Amino acid sequence: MARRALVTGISGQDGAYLAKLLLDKGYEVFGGVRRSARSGQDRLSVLGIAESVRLVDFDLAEVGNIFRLVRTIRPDELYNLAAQSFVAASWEFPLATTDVNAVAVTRILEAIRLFSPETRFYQASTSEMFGQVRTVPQNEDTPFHPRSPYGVSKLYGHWMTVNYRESFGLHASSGILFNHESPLRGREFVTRKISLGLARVAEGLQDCIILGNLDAKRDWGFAGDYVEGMWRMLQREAPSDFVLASGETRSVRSFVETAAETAGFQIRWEGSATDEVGIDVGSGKTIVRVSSEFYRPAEVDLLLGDASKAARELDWRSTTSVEDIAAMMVQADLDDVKRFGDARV
Ligand code: NAP
Ligand code: F7E
Repeated sequence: MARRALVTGISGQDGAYLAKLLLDKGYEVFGGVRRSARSGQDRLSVLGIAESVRLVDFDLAEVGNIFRLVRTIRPDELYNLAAQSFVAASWEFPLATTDVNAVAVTRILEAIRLFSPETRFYQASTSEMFGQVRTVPQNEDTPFHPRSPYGVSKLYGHWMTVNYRESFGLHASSGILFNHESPLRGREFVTRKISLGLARVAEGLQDCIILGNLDAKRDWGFAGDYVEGMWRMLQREAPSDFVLASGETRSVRSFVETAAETAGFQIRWEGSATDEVGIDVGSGKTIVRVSSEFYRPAEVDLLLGDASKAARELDWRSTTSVEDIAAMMVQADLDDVKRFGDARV
């Protein structure tokens, strides 16, 4: 009989890539979607799997709904990818973020404990838990210091996952994933804002992109590589926690420069802070501006992951360079904008 997986957040970036990976491996995939879904099934359609996933009504806020689903599906593996995942929004919605990202993890863990203790559980934890980093690079032993309600909420989910493993012997693992991107990335995140913005500028649909802190540094990988790491965590005999990261860090400014090349631009920077602009050398036009609107109340300045435990114990590595990720994203947006007038996702 095919193994069953329940993926929460199936309509998101990682949910789509993970569903494709699981289907390719022969799993029966149940995908949790909320009735007020923001993203619809567009990402599943782009990957050609919209008809292959069994969609089930799912909301992280509803304990009865979660209990019924886990009791009836009794999945072999449950991947909890659903979240309020946009860091910037977490200052505007700290309580909703806490309910969805923190308390809801306990709802799921309780459901597994009560109704399906053999289910293997994956929690989508994050490098945002390191926040104001204590050491560079960060690994599984680095102390946490989250800098946003998002980071704080995810830290609770992380520790509850560890706690249910230690208290009740659940096969529960926490993946501490650094930023991972793709053409399916939400438009509000900086890499996608840049790739889609540049594609639209290239096609004459907008004049420039307006960004926030260009100096923040992130460790960016490709989402397709990272879902493979999630799956490998649940195939291990013993559950554990793993950092997944590329091991390289780049500033937002550097990502803009790299992405601009694929869109046919070369950027020259002038000015500083919110007066800084990015000028396209060829045309002399200003195509990047900075606004304090996109600065955060507290910033995570630098993230750089050390995924050597994952390399050692999961034989997992990040294999896509940031140049390839930027090129892949800009090209996908250019293709869509030319063909459909807008991106499909
Ligand atoms: P994403 O594209 O924003 O997807 C989030 C998913 O959660 C969407 O399917 C969304 O559904 C769903 N969701 C939100 N609130 C919900 C609720 N109340 N009930 C049920 N579903 C709800 O995020 P992602 O980039 O794929 O990330 C997946 C997970 O990994 C998230 O937990 C994120 O916090 C974490 N993470 C991401 C990264 C990264 O770099 N991508 C790194 C570390 C950790 P709608 O379509 O209805 O909005
Ligand atoms: O910001 C800076 C911003 O929103 C990256 C989520 O998947 O990864 C993601 O969180 C950096 C920050 O991602 C803009 O200040 C500058 O320093 O793309 P982001 P994030 O906050 O790192 C982690 C690992 C997760 O777990 C999260 O779920 O870019 N930045 N200008 C900007 N960011 C945005 N969004 N928009 C700007 O205009």
